[in-house]
Amino acid sequence: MRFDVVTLFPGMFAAVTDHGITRRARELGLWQLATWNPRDFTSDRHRTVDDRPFGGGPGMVLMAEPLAAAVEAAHTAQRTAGYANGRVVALSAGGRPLTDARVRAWAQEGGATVLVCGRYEGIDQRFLEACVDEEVSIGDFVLSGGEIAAMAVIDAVVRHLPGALKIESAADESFATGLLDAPHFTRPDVWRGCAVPSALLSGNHAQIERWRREQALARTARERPDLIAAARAGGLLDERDERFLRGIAQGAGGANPPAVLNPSSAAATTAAEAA
Ligand code: 9D3
Repeated sequence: MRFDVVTLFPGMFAAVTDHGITRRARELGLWQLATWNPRDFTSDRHRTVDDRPFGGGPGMVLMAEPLAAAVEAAHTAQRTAGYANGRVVALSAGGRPLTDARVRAWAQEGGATVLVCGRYEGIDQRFLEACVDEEVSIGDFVLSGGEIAAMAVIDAVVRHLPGALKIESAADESFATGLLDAPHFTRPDVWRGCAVPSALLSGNHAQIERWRREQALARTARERPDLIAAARAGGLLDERDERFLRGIAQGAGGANPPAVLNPSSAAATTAAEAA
């Protein structure tokens, strides 16, 4: 798999090449990165990449020609590396929101992609229409440019490449269950007076799995009720889950729902009791 990133700030991409899972996967040859700076595809003395918007308004707009020339250079490099011309995806605040399904499909397809990072107020629309296949956003909040969004795409896609993860993380399946993860605990079993929930220390696998399921249901109902509705629609909840959810709804009348997820109250164990 290969990403060619068109960016005014190529140095930012050290975040994905030099750290963690994405670094290791790149060292294993699972993916390649090249960056293309539109400033290197200008022809004026000042290497101008932006200009004032026609019609007026605040800020500056990225000019079409340096971006188009950078994309063409990226496509040439992709062909030289044995890939077909990759899809051109612009990271822009107005794009279609990225989803888990889209990320998985991206990893499955493999191949090459050109990621174009916006900066300033935006990108000349004629470049978007002539050269870009798809505009993608990573959520409804304002970033300063497309680079961090492009790195989020790279990170999310690369971790799905076969061999990228040392262990298939249960966290990765949180979208497969349609629910948020249950909380995690490690040593010590009592930390600053807060005990680990006793179910996790029981050694009873069925009890542990049920506890985790209920924690996931409670956390999802509280933080992401939209996901509960989707899981229900997708047939991912059984009658036992539904009974548990009804139980939460009973007790949760008010602005402050009970702290089902707070391990200190759930376990109700003090340091003195544990000792
Ligand atoms: C404050 C400027 N906004 C006017 C309402 C428009 C705007 C222009 C440029 C907003 C953001 C940006 C820069 N953002 C991106 O390039 C970007 C982005 C984002 O801001 N949020 C979520 N995903 C993405 S992908 C690229």
